Amino acid sequence: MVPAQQPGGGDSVVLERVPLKVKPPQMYQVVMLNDDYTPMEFVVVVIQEFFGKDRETATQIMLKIHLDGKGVCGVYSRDVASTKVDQVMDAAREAGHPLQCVSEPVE
Ligand code: TYC
Repeated sequence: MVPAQQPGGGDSVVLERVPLKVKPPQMYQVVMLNDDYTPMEFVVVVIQEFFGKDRETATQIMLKIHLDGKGVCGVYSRDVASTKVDQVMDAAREAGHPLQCVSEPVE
């Protein structure tokens, strides 16, 4: 920064106040999709294990997916949502189930 020339010969530095431009980060919902083959019990356990839900909540989410075709298991920052999707897909693949899960921006 260039010091301003003062009439009295002194230097001064002028600091401008700049409005903050920070926005809250985009959040992502992890959406699980229904299929005809993955056992309900497997879905309930996956929701408990990877989304930190108790058994009752996990069962309600699973039934919503079963009836509506899809359902939100949780909302996270982009990297965390992406990790959850990977964890669910890996567990499903290892168990031989076709369970699908995606993350999508909220709103
Ligand atoms: N529709 C499956 C069944 O009847 C259960 C199921 C629920 C599968 C949720 C996937 O994301 C899912 N066995």
